Amino acid sequence: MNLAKILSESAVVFGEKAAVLFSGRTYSFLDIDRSAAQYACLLKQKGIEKGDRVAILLPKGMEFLFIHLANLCIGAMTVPLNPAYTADEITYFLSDSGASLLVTEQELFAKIDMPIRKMKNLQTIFTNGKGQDSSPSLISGAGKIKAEDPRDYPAGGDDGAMICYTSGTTGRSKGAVITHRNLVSNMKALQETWGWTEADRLLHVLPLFHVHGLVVAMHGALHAGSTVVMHEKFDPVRTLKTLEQEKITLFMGVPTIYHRLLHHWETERPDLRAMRLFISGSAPLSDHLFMEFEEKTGFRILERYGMTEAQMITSNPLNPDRRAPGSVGYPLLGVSIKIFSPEGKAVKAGEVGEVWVKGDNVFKGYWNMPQKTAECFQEGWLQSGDLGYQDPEDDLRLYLVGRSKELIISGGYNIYPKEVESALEKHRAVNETAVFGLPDEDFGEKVCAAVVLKQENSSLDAEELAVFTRKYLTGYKCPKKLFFLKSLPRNAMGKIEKERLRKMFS
Ligand code: MLC
Repeated sequence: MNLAKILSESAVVFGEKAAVLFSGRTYSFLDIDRSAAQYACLLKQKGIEKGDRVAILLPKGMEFLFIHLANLCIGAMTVPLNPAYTADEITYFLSDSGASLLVTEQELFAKIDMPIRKMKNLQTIFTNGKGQDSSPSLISGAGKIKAEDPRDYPAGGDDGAMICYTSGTTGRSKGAVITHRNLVSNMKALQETWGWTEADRLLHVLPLFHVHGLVVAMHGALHAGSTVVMHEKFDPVRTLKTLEQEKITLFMGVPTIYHRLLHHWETERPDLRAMRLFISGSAPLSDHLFMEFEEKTGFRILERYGMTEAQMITSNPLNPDRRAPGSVGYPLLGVSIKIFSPEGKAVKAGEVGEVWVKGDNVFKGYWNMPQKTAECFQEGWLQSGDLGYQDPEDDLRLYLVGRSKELIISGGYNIYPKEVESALEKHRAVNETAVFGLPDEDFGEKVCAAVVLKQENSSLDAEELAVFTRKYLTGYKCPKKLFFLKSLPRNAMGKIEKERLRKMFS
């Protein structure tokens, strides 16, 4: 059960059909398959073997996809990286994953050149940065690529296919190891649930460095034989125009994307006769957005629920009449969920508790963090950290109501406050901080921080602290608002009362 082998078999079936339209070029299923083989040659020539980690730090484009598929073909693990990460973050991901190879482009490399020189075992190769070549011979340092197909698919089943870094509860990000079994089982379950076929045309506007864009959307489309129209970045007006012009049938977004599409709806008013399905995930879709979208477009968004560690867990049904606002639907094929009390006891249907997950979708664990891995499992169940209940009147339909762990979801990105607090507290004028989320119309939630300075009369202001934080954290993790306080509110036990902070500043 190797994902790349399964996708290569699909490529043979769909042959010369258009698989991806990107930046003015069309790539057939066979083009992508051939490129995956060529890039696999390149990786083998670089000495990459089964189990090695290959980090991809590239703008959204075809090269990202080719290298990812090539990795899977030869049993290596993809470590997808957000090009907007800071040098500090990238250096950490490269060293924590023990990557043997970094595939990047000169401009992005410039910011990490110095820090990664110390990593003696890390090789680097450069693409031309345009994101659309199908020939690895254009990669700088590639040398002459051998002609024979090197794909031997040595990995599969419970072998790691990707390491996806998630924000860390205790400060540093954790690398979630996703296996071939996770990816294949989830891909098949989603295809079934969403009635996904070769007749579909998917508009792809999400980043490729996360599960939503790469795994759910791209793997799914390559397997189903659908054509993907890929944009390098989300732009609401271009998206609305493309939905009509390209007769798109399938669209995936986070709530922020749907919110922005509605903002431009009146002026663009696309003809959506071809459209079949709008899907939302990665962050809670508010009832208000769900209703407003239906009112304006005539389409009920299908909301599904997932997380990097468990891929996709539940989905609303395909039948629009059965999609309920606020509900994330039912477990996917092969996935089990149960609701547990904080004491670890299964609660009665209808009662709120933590959602626990089991199935082929659940990840292997955190890379090199056995303790953290053990902490998130309980008797074989993954503790999701999400609070919810199952409706006994509706076949145990799942509703999510909150989180048991402190987590901020901003525009589909997960941010644990601790990571932001650690960055802020690196500043020598800062005594302590408390990071919390406040509601935001566009991003759903925004990152905010209460800051106590070491000396009250310090000249440090919000702007300077924001610039400082930027050295350590990528933009979406940086606080959108900073509040300076004399002290942080604490309860009798000395614990910081974030709920009070939320009330004070919302
Ligand atoms: C961008 N910015 C954000 C942000 N995205 N700030 C807070 N939250 C966000 N989500 C900031 C940038 O730092 C930058 O700030 C400014 O906004 C403009 O950046 P941009 O790159 O032009 O952003 P924009 O195009 O506006 O992006 C918005 C977005 C994007 C919604 C399109 O955030 C996005 O693609 N989100 C999807 C994330 C995703 O794929 N998540 C899936 C995780 S997998 P400055 O100061 O630098 O100018 C997962 C599992 C599952 O969760 O179930 O799916």
